[in-house]
Amino acid sequence: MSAPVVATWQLRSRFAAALSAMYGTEVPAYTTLVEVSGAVNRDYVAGHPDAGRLGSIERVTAERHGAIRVGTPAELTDVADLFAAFGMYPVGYYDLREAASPVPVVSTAFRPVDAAELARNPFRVFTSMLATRDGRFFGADLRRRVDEFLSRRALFDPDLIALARRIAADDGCDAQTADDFVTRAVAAFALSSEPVDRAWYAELTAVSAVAADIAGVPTTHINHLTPRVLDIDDLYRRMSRRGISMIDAIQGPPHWDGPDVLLRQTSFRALAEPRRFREADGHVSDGTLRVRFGEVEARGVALTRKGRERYDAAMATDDPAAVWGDYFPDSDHDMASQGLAYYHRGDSKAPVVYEDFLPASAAGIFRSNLDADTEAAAVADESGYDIDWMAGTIGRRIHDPYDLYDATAQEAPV
Ligand code: OOG
Ligand code: NI
Repeated sequence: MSAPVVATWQLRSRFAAALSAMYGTEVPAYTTLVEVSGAVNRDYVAGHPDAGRLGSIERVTAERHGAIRVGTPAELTDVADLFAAFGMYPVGYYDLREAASPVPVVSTAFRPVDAAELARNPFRVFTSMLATRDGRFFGADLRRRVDEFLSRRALFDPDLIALARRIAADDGCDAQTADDFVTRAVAAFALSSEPVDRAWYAELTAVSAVAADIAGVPTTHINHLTPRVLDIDDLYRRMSRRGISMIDAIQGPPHWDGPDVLLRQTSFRALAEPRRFREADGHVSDGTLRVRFGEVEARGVALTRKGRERYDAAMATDDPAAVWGDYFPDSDHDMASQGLAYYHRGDSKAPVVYEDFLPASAAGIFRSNLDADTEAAAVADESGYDIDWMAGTIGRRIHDPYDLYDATAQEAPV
């Protein structure tokens, strides 16, 4: 074929923008959040000459992460194939079954892996798969019925996945194919108006609201889309002033005067959304579900393994904010010289931005969105889920975030 006129990064930025437009029509509070985030960023840039140190204002303004949830290894494989056409590859393995408040999913994040691609458009999607094989959450009978339900649905049209594979192999496509592909990919994540089987949804909710959100419905959807801000404390105050009640805290590292590390996030529960239900007698009624929400994040410098150990130790204390200065130096210069964080070619003025997620925050985000915690039964986990299982299942290597940061730190900033 002739050289592609639309490159994978252009497809990615169109995909992110189109998903954002769609989600804004579905969840109006998201549009408010994006507006407030934009105002926070403009004010921050106006007051801070070095505001671009963690990414250009263009990148940060366009930046989003999404979250989606799927039911089966085959669905996860389709997602991997679809996202590869947007230059997004699996990075990191997150096992949220291990969280203090367990969620019956295993996850990875699909994102660009090299610095130049991240600078063009850093869209990433946290993707979770329901852990139906884990007997702590799903007894044999329920597992069989969930698997049966999931085997009857098709989240993605096989033609769409075939097209994605071709685009990935060609590193892009022509203009007309691009329009068609982006439109169809976005539509696959729209909230469906198909009726939800009330009894089935309720049975799954009793196990876990996440299980119901994934396997109680015949389609998938964006769970949230998250804009990035340069000052999350300011964002939190402005949203609260508008009467939008946020979760109690900002997750992740505390606010302090030294370099911001990793990722800070906060969220608010979306209002109940109208959904249609199929009742036991077959008739369809109107109702609501409350599973989607708003989230916002601020990104800091990526920590090395050594820095991450410090981080985990500080976070394990009773009051991380009070002791932060005992764990971390208050300048980029010392962070760099002590080998705690990544800087391009060791230049403390050029931090490498953290591009991934935090399992404790992810579990907190899931939890803030649920009415009840999930109980894990006291049986052995014989599921075999781990990073190698996931990589083998989707037929792709799952990148180690530290390898990517090591490589990026060798390069000059983009
Ligand atoms: C994903 C939760 C994880 C984050 O920002 O940590 C996440 C979900 O709710 O499906 O998005
Ligand atoms: Ni999120």
